Formats: sequence, C-alpha cells, structure tokens
Amino acid sequence: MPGGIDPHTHFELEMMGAKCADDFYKGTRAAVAGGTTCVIDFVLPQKGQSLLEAYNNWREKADGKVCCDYGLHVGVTWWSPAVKKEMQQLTSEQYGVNSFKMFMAYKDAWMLDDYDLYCAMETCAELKALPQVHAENGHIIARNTEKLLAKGVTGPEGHQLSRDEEVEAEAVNRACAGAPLYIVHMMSKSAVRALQLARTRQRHALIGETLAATVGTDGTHYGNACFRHAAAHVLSPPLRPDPSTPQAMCEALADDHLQLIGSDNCTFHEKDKQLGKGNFSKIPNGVNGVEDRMAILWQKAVNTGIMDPCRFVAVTSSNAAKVFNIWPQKGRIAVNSDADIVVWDPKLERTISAANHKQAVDFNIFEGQHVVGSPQYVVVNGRVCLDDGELRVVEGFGKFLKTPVESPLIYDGHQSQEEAPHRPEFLEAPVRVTNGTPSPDLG
Ligand code: DUC
Ligand code: ZN
Ligand code: ZN
Repeated sequence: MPGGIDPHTHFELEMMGAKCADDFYKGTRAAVAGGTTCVIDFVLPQKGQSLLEAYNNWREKADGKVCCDYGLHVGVTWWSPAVKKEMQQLTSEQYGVNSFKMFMAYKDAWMLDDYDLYCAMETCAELKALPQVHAENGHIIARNTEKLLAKGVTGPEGHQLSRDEEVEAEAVNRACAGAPLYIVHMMSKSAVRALQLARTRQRHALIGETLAATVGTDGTHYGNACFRHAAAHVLSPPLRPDPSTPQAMCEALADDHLQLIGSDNCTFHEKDKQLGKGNFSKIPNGVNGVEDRMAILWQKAVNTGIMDPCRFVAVTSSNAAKVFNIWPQKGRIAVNSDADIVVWDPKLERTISAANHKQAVDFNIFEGQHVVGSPQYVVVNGRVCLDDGELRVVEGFGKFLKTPVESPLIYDGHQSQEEAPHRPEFLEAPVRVTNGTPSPDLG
C-alpha cells in the first residue's frame, strides 16, 4: 500500500511550559517504523509573532533531521492586517503552505474569538487555502476549570470534566458556518453528529479527522489512581468516558462521516506531565500515536470487519494526499509518484509497549495492546527504511514538501457533487467490508 500520511503531528513543540519529547528525528523515525512515510506538522506562532518567522524556525528545526518528507500547516493564533498579508505570502510557491489552523480553545495561548476566526477563514477562502479548526469552546472550558478547581477537583479527571462532548460539538457547529473547512482531531460521537448535521445544510467540503488515540483507547484512564498514568492520557479535546466511542469512530471513518485519521502526536515525558500535579489545567496536553496509528486502526477497524483494507489506505494515506493537494505524488503507488511504499504483513503480531517503541517519550497510551498486522518493509522515496522489521532510517533523508493552494479537489469538487455536496468527489467512496471483497482501487 502507499506509505501512510499522518496529517497531524507536533514535533519539538513548546507548549504549557514544556517541550515535546519527540523531535523531528525521533518522531519521523517512529513514523517510518509504523508505516508512515510523510507527516504534516504544525507551525504554531506565539500571539504577536510573525507567521513567517515561526515558519522559518520550524523549517530550521525540521530540515536536516526528518527521516521522511514533511509538510507544514501554519497556525493563525492572532489576527491583524499583517497576519493576513503573511498568510498570502505563505501560500506562495516559495513557502508552499496551503492550510491554516485556528484554535477556538486555549484561551491563554492561541484562541481566536469568532470575529477573528471568521476573518481568518474568509482569508483562507480568498487564497484557496484550507482552514483547519480546533473545535472546542475555550470560554466554557475556562469557566468550568475555575469551578472545578474551586471545588477541589484538581486531578487529571478534571480535564475531561471541564470539557465534555457538548463543548466540542458546540464548537464544531459554530465552525461549520464557514467552509470549506477541515476539523482536526474530532474526539466524540457528539462532534461527529454535529458535522453530519452541518453537511445537510451546506454545500462546501466539510472534512473531519479523528485520531489514533480516540480509536485505540478511551477516557476511562482519567480515573486511574496513578497520576502519571492518568496525566499521560491528557490531550485536547480529551478522550471520552463513553466506552462506545472508539468503535463509533472506526465506523465513522468506514462510513465516510470522517475522512482521515491522524495522530496529533504531541508527546511529553512524565517529568513534564508532573507540571500539572495539583492542577489539571497545567498538564501539558498531548499523547503519542505517530508510530502506532496504522497498526491501531488496522487492529480496531480492519481486523474487526468494520473497514476494508482499501478504505484503510484511503483514511491513512490517500485522502490526506488529496485534501492537502499532494496527490498523486503522495498517497498512491504509480509511475511518477514518489516511491513511498509499505509492505504490510497482516499476520505480524506484536504487543505495543513503551519498552520497545521507537518514540522518544517514556509512556505509550496503547501499552499492552496486542495488535495483529504491522509493516514488514517500508520504502521511503525509493529507499528501504524498514527492512523486514529492521529500522534503517537516515537522518535528514526527508525533504520539505510544498503543498500548493487552489486544490481543484477542495474548491471545485462540489460543482459536480449535486447529490453529496459535502463530500468532494475525489475522496474515496467507502465500501463496507463484505467477506473479503474490498473496494477495487488501492488509492
Ligand atoms: N491538543 C493537544 O492535545 N496537544 C497539542 C495541541 C492540541 O490542540
Ligand atoms: Zn488542536
Ligand atoms: Zn494538534
């Protein structure tokens, strides 16, 4: 199958007083070990910081370290005419950015109010770039956090209590007022329902991404008596306590209510998670997933019969290439496409553990899970980098991948889609698995 594309990573990000454990070398090395041959990371400027300056910093961090190709999304974390101008520059051929992320949460760091959010989305539409949104209501989270702390709820369980499914679904609904739109890390059944409803009333592309974390584990871990264990699962939006969530997210991916699965890999060592001991709102947010994303989805969705292998390729690889306008260079096995190829052994069995994973971080949220199906060979741009289980990556072998704007697939796809306007024609139509008769085209 074509190499996996992880549309959502954070390597070397500094946030909430800590720095991510995985840098661009260890992070992309882990990606390759798990069958992913391309990642798209997020440049996140400080409020007031030049977007171009932040972009250049990210390029400096990544170039020379990455073991596979990478692209960049840029966060729009504040708003001014200067930001608008920089967005335009970033979408030029020189910089090669076609997607911008806006936060509806993280009130003290990156949040935009609705006016600024709308301006940023409008600018994306003018530039034919793709707006991405972190959909959670930051004001409700802030107020709930105050109330919980005042009541003495200070442990990691407070994290999900401060931001339940409705806090996510409300923001999804609000964000869908502007489109085309890509909603990152959708973590709940309520959020997916809000997205489906929005699609019934508007005709532009509304694309939904979920995470390996959501599919592979759940929010019951926040109740774990061990602080380290519970805090390790803290990310935003949080894992949900509803135990039916992981399967529902697999079904949403299979049925095309969601189109992609990322990792939101944003790892912090235990010592950094300890920053939130005594106040859950200070636990650095983020979990692992870049290495295990493909094996986890295979285990939970393909081995269970929820999803056929071709849909697996679509949601782990080819849909990302199409959405970010790098198809068929990426996400496809064909003459003239990059030779990013995975030979997947559906019978290979292993148990996921921090003791032997390739990521730098000292914890794995999928610890102890037995998975059947993993890559045997991974070819990155023609070079065998996982060789029958042996990792042979080369630091700096990857290149920066420009993602051009004006994707005909996002901006014109709806024109021929009178019947299903929300789903651009180019995205692989799913076929539910029926006794080993999968859909015909492997990406
Ligand atoms: N969520 C996380 O959990 N970490 C990084 C940023 C985000 O939105
Ligand atoms: Zn986010
Ligand atoms: Zn993220």
